[in-house]
Amino acid sequence: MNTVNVAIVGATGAVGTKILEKLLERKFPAKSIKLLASKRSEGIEISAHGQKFIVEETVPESFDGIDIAFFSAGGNISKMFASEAVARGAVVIDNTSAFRMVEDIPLVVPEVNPKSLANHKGIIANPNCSTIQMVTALEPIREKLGLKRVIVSTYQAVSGAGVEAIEELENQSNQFETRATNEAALLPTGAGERFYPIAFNAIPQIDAFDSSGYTLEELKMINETKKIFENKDLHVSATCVRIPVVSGHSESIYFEIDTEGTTVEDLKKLLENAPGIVLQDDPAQQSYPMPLFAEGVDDVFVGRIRKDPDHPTGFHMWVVTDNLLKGAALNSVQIAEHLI
Ligand code: NAP
Ligand code: 3JN
Repeated sequence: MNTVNVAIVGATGAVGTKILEKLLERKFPAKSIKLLASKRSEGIEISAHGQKFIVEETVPESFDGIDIAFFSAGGNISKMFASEAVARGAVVIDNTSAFRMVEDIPLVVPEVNPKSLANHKGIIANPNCSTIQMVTALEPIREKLGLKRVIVSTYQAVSGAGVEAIEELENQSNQFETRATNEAALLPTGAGERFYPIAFNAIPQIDAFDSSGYTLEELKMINETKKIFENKDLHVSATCVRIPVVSGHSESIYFEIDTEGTTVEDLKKLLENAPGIVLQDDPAQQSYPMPLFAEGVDDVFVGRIRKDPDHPTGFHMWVVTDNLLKGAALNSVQIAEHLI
């Protein structure tokens, strides 16, 4: 596969538009790029990097002659069309949760487990955005010092919930006086019965609740992390919260390593030299990662590294990245780059 025919399913969405941008920006060796979405978008023109594309409806025949198909149109569309695309000769890189926990489907973050790509059978899963930035930041530490426990709280941007959620935040943001009663129609989850304003708020629910009391987003972080690190015994727990930020997920991560006697400086050295990571940790200069300044940037930013005062191998860190880039589109395109 030197130059390839590419399709993007969900090309009009928050993630799909970034996949197209990343392919063009990184000069991915594509012979052709086909943009696919629902029938509603058929004929729409999309411009990126000076090139014009016309969106087509997604049908089984869309995948004839396609070598790599990126999917970001929701799990149901992936379940409907991914096997079809593989049967017609494509490798599918799926951004949804449809196949992430299927045993023989690799769940890949190139900085962490690129070797798992070797075993793919046509479908490769891209992890959830919150998982990607967490495992990217933990990997250099896990690799050298081992990892026993992870407890994470997320502060997630609205773009993770799609283009309509960005519009909802924008509409509510100039309605300060009525902030508690502002009209809300989408968050925390379109499938739910109650909606809450996101502007001037923090909503401790992302996706639906499971009978365990965790949300599906939290369970994704827990289960995907264990799969990527190939460690079912790793203790992982998560609390996921939506906040009024457009793009850029932030995470407060508590972790316990295997090795006693490790210092904050030891961790900083590991992170400084790790691929895809920028260490931004200088309290004296008030330097730490923030989502507003991570928007549009590829790196995973790490800061606020501290030793837990009461646990000999416990540490805290603050991790920020653009959820639509390393959290979704960039990671998918990096997977494709590894493939070719
Ligand atoms: P979005 O902005 O709402 O876009 C949804 C996309 O799906 C649009 O392009 C839409 O096309 C397309 N679509 C809807 N129904 C379709 C159909 N019947 N056939 C073909 N395409 C259809 O959502 P998003 O934020 O980009 O997210 C899309 C999906 O990506 C999510 O559902 C999720 O599974 C995944 N995602 C993954 C991550 C991650 O963590 N890696 C993050 C965010 C999202 P129209 O414009 O024609 O409706
Ligand atoms: O809410 C976020 O910040 C990330 C959302 C991801 C998402 C949204 C809708 C459906 C996913 C995902 O990638 O896990 C899915 C899904 O495919 O289940």
